[in-house]
Amino acid sequence: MKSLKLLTLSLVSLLAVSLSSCNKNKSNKDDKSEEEQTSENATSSNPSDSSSEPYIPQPGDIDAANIGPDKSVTIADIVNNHVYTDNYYSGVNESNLMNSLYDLIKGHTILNYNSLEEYMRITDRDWVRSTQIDEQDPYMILIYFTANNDPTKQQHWGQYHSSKNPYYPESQQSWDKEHIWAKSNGIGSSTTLGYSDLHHLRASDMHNNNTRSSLPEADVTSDSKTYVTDFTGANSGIKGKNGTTNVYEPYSIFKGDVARALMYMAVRYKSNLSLTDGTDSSGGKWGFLSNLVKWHLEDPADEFEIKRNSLVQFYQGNRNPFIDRPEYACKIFSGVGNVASVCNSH
Ligand SMILES: [Ca+2]
Repeated sequence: MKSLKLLTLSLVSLLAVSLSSCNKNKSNKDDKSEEEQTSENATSSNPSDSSSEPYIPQPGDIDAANIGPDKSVTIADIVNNHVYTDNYYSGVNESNLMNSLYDLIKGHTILNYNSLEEYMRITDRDWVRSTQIDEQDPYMILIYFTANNDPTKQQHWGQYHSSKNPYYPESQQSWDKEHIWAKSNGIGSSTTLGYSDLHHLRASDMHNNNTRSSLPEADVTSDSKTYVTDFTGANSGIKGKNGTTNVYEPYSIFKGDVARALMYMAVRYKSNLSLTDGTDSSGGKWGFLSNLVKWHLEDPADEFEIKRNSLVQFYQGNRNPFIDRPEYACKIFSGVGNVASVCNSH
């Protein structure tokens, strides 16, 4: 954990050198509060988070416990400074981790789905190439896309929708919004079940996203495979069978992102959604959990995903614990299927 923090600090510090704009951007908030679905018993809090080393904040660092729609932290603060998370998790009871994390992340601000692409202009931005915070048409990082680092193929925010696009009025739409937890599986159009929850919605290569449809995500183990191309025509995913089940295997660098989004959903909406290690992904159940945990361990969160977690918190007020505390995955799910053996072998 310490090494992850240091890596984050160093990467963010490098990025900060290239940033010059500090314009505050807190627009487009929809402050509808959520009606909680459950009356789960609150777990007792244990303020001593003895498992993590104490992090000593540096000048300019932001305490994640202070990020939120009603707090004084700005987008520029998040982009320019290291965000430390120790205090955010200080009340977590690791002996009852699922319930304790649920209590921590529930009750977030539900965003207006029709405005999500506006939030994504910030949350899913390529901060390396688009450094001015008030830039209206920044480069984007698209999930399921192979060419995020290719300046000749990168996609701009304005390419979200041709009919709304003031910057590329003649262009084709190239990206859209991906529900990583397929909305057809237990979410429907219910905002209280995560329909507009940015922790599992990502700016996505539109061509690949359409092809993935609502297939569960897992490794393709069959010899018969169909490669899925992204907007540029490059192979960026695979469709095929895992055992006898049709699955979608995303481009490698996004496998951990997918796993962490799904684990977040299983905690945040635990009364309605759950992860199993079976093959059935319907009725709110999502399968292949040990496969997902393997992806989580093999593709740890990178700088983009870590920064995105804080930017999503800025708008909707909660964090994805599996990005901040990767060890929580094995602590919560080791009792399910083959998860323990996956955790022990990594
Ligand atoms: Ca990744």
